[in-house]
Amino acid sequence: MSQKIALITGVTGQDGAYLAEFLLKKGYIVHGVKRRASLFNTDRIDHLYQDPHVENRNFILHYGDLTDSTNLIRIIQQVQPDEIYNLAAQSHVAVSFETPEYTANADAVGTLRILEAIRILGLEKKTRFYQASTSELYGLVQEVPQKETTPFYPRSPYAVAKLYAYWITVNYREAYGMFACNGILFNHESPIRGETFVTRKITRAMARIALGLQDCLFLGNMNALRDWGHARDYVEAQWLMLQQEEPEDFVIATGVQVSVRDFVDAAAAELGIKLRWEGEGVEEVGVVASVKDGDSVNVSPGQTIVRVDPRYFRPTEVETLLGDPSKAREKLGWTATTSLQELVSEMVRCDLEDAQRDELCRTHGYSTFDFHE
Ligand code: NDP
Ligand code: GDR
Repeated sequence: MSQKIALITGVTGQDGAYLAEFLLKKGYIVHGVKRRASLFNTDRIDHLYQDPHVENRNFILHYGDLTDSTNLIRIIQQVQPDEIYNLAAQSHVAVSFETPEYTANADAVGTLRILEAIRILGLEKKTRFYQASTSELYGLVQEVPQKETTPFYPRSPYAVAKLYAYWITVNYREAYGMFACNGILFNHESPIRGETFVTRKITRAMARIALGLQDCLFLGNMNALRDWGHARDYVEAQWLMLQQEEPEDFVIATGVQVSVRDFVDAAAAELGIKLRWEGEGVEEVGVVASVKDGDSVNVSPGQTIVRVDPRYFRPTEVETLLGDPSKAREKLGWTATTSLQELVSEMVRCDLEDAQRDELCRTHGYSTFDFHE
C-alpha cells in the first residue's frame, strides 16, 4: 500500500507538533502549513526538520495562511492529501476579545476556505477532513457533563468563530458527502503549550519562583473549572476519527474537572511548596505555608507568591467545563491515558529545566528576557 499523505494546518502549534510526530511514526508523508514570521517559529517541530535539499523527504513545510484562499487551494492541489487536519487558529480566548474580526477570519472563514478548496479541486471523495472544534462551544453550559448532544452557548469571539467552523464542517459533510469530522476537544496541555495559556503560565512561573527568578504569579479567575488532558493523548483521537467507516463528531475529554487554584496547588506541590489561600476575589493571595524538607527552593513560609490581577478577567467567562468522553471510548476505543498529576509533573519538570538554564546564564553574566503576559 502506498504511503498516506496528511496535511496539517497549524503544524507549528502545540497539537500540530504532536500530531506531525505521531503521523510520521505511523508512516505518513506529512505536509505542514506554517506562517511566515520575522523570526523562526518552528521551535516545536525542529526535531522533525528534514533538509529541503534532500530527496524523498516525508516531512515538508509550506508557507501559508488560513486567510488566503488562493494559497490554500494551491497547497492542497500540490499535496493531494488523503487527510487534512485543520488545527490552525487564533486559539487564545482572551486575545479574541481584542482581535475579534481577525479571529473570525482565520478560525471561521479559514475553515470554510479549506472545505471549499477540497470541493473546488474535486477531492470530496478522496480527502478526509478533521476540524479542531472545542469545548468552548459549550460556554455557558446547558448540561453537565457535556457530550456531543449538549446545546452550544459560545461566550467569546473565539467560540463564536469556532461555532461557525463546527457547523460548516457538518454542512459540507451533509451537503457534499465529504468525510468531515469535528473533534470537540476539551483543554489539553503539555510542556510545549503556549506560555500564555493558564496551565503553562502556572508551571513556568512556579518553576521560576522556586529558583528565585520571579517573585509572583498574577492570575485572573481562580475559580474557573476545566477538564485538562495531555495533548499527546488527544492527537491520537484526532487521527482515530479519520480512520472510522463513517464521519462523526466526538467529544474528547478526561471526565475529571479541577479549578485553576487546584492546578496551582498541584504545580506548587511538585516543587515541594504548600500554599495557603487567603482573601477572596481580587484580594485572594497564595501564601507559602510550608516547604518540604530537603527541597532547595528559593521561597520561605509567609511569602506571597500568587496574586489576582483583574486584567486577566474576561468580558464573558466560561466558568465550568467537564466532558463526557463515552462516545469516543465506545466507538474509537480511545481514553485519556495521562492523569492530571502526571501532566502537571511533566510540565513542571520541563519548565524547571528551562528555568535552570536561565539561572545558569544569569550566573555567568548573561541576561535572560523574562516576559510575563
Ligand atoms: P496553538 O495556538 O498552539 O497553535 C495554533 C497554530 O495555528 C499555530 O501553528 C499558529 O501558527 C497557527 N495559526 C494561527 N493563525 C493562523 C493563520 N491565520 N493561518 C495559518 N496558521 C495559523 O493551538 P493548539 O495547538 O493548542 O490547538 C490546535 C487547534 O485546536 C486550534 O485550532 C485550537 O483552537 C483548537 N483547540 C485547542 C484546544 C487546546 O486545549 N489546546 C482545545 C480545543 C480546540 P504560529 O505558530 O505561527 O502562531
Ligand atoms: P481556555 O484556556 O480559555 O479554556 O481556552 P486558558 O488556559 O486561556 O484559560 C483557562 C481558564 O483559566 C482562567 N485564567 C487564566 N487564563 C489565562 N490564559 N491567563 C491567566 O492569567 C488566567 N487566570 C485565570 C481563564 O479565565 C479560563 O477560565 C483553551 C484554548 O486552548 C482554546 O483554544 C481551546 O479551544 C480551549 O482551551 C478548549
